[in-house]
Amino acid sequence: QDIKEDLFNIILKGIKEEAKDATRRLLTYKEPLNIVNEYIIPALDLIGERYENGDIFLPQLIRSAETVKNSFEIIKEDLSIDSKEQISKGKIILATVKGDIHDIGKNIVKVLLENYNYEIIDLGKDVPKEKIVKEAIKNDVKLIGLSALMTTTVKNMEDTIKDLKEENPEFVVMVGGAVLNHDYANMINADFYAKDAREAVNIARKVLG
Ligand code: B1M
Repeated sequence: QDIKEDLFNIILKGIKEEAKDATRRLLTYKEPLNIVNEYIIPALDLIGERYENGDIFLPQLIRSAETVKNSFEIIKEDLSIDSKEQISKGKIILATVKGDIHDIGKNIVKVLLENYNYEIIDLGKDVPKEKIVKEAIKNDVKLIGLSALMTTTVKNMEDTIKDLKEENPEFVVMVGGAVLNHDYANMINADFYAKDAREAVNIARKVLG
């Protein structure tokens, strides 16, 4: 049986009920993050492409996203197993910016950062800049991580960074999301761009130790 085909196709077809078992089977011989990179992201990329081309419609996109949510629940449990040591290396705020409800990527980044003992204050998705600034001050954080997946919401990311820097130039902002790249991150004045969750951990290490 070709297990790779399994989870990949299960996501493509949006067979929510089968996602957990297929993920458990993969975890018997694959690293959790490799499952994310080799199965989940490629399947979602293809779904996104099909949606953009009009080959599938919003209900199918939603079903696939829900299928991924089920799969990621299992991956998350597995990742969390060896992170019982509770000495926090520092606080990080995470948020998907206003107008944007894509949070799968942010949630992956969160789990990995927690795994490396950073304390995550997760503000969720569709978060207004005012709230992000307020929480950054209130919680006395140094590093703020913002996620955006749409061309239309990168502007909100830029505005959030502007307000954060005006409030406190010492705030360090890391950004991520499929719509971004290094150049764009520079253009909107982010301090760091993270291509994926592993890079987010490297940046946290650089900034917080
Ligand atoms: Co939508 N969506 N979606 N969607 N969706 C995209 C983003 C899109 C590119 C699809 C397409 O048309 N090709 C397109 C945006 C077009 C554009 O702006 N250029 C799009 C659209 C149009 C929409 C709607 C407007 C559709 C509609 O309603 N008509 C709507 C948006 C509503 C809104 O936000 N206001 C919408 C809705 C949805 C669902 C709800 C169905 C679902 C999201 C479910 C959820 O997140 N809870 C969904 C999905 C699943 C996608 C695609 C298919 C997959 C996104 C994803 O989760 N990828 C997406 C197409 C695509 O990206 N290929 C698409 C996997 C995820 C792990 O990757 O988030 O990039 P990513 O995260 C990576 C890295 O980027 C990085 O690390 C992660 C792990 O490696 N990273 C960070 C991300 N954030 C980081 C933060 C960091 C550091 C690293 O530090 C803080």
